[in-house]
Amino acid sequence: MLSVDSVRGYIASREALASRIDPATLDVKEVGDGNLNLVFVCTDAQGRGLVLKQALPYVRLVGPEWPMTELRADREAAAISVHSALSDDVCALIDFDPDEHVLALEDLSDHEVLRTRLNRGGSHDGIAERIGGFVADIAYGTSFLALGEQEFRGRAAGAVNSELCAITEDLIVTEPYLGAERNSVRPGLEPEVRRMQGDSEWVAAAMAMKYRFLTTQEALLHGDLHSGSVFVRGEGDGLSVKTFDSEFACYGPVGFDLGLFWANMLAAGARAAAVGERERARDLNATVPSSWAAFRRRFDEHWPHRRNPAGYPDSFRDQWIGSILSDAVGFAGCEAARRIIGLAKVSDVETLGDGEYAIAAGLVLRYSHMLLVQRSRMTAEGVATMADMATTEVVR
Ligand code: SR1
Ligand code: MG
Repeated sequence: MLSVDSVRGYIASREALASRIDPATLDVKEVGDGNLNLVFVCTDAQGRGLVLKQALPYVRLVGPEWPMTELRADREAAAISVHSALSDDVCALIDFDPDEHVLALEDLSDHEVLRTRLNRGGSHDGIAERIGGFVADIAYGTSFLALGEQEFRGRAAGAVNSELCAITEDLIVTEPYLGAERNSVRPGLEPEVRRMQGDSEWVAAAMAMKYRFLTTQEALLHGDLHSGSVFVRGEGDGLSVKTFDSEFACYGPVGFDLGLFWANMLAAGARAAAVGERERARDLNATVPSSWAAFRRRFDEHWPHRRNPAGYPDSFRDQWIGSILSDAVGFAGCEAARRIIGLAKVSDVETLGDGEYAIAAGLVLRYSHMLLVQRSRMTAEGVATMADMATTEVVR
């Protein structure tokens, strides 16, 4: 395991790192807020920086009693390489050490995590659209449309990530609905959770999403695209958006990445509503249709360049887009439930006092029910309308 003290020697031992940053004048900080890994931010006397991320043989959030393969670092390195060739909105990989399971990453200390910015009431203008474009770029670029069928099958086989997918399968599409030891909510919400877990329509819808996640291989997903996996800096023309933390990457349904992002933006909206910022809540809910529109626009730009236009006519695209949308709505419903009921909750809701928590968490659970049960007939605009209406009912 790397430590603050051993990082200097580690950097000095790797040519790719020692040539970029001076190990002799290094300042090292262990960031320590990740769920899974060790993360060190390293800066030298000239202000040059990089980040080291080391996969431990267990899940850091829980400890050694939850072992987890360090090969997740290999999967993340591979995913970054693929995704950064398709989009500029990816935190760059500088070096990968498969023996010590260490990734060296671009230092984005001048950025902030999107969730942090949202929690402090900062601007989100243009960010959701960038994420929509990013998802379209990686979805198209790693699909059979861009790669051709043979290459696609090989890539999908090479990107299997069973151990990390098992976390997703347990935490996002199983435990909130069927119950689990590691579920928890504050006492006031317990009756509502029990009621939902007794609702066979909601549970069956979640299991249908589990089936989609397990059996669908459309593109190389980011795999964990929540607002804590996005760095942002600046606004307007100066806006920089960088996705990171793709260790959950796998071939899966394209709607999964969009759905996770949507649920986290809706949670930010629920927080805003709970603290009395109704207009901001509406704006945050509106990021669902705006990111979907950006996804559609970018996807349509890629579409004419597909390898086999005769084999995949426009009618196929329209059908596929429809199924990506219903997946995205359904996975948003799963992620919404998970971030309230299951393990690894979100600070948007968890940092609220009990009264505000009851409003925000209650809203996100209502969203989960409506998103899951109505997923095949809900548009992206409908998601925002649903959230606005529920907010109006709850916050007067
Ligand atoms: C035990 S890991 C819990 C969560 O952290 C990651 O960010 C993923 O969201 C995962 O589900
Ligand atoms: Mg993560």
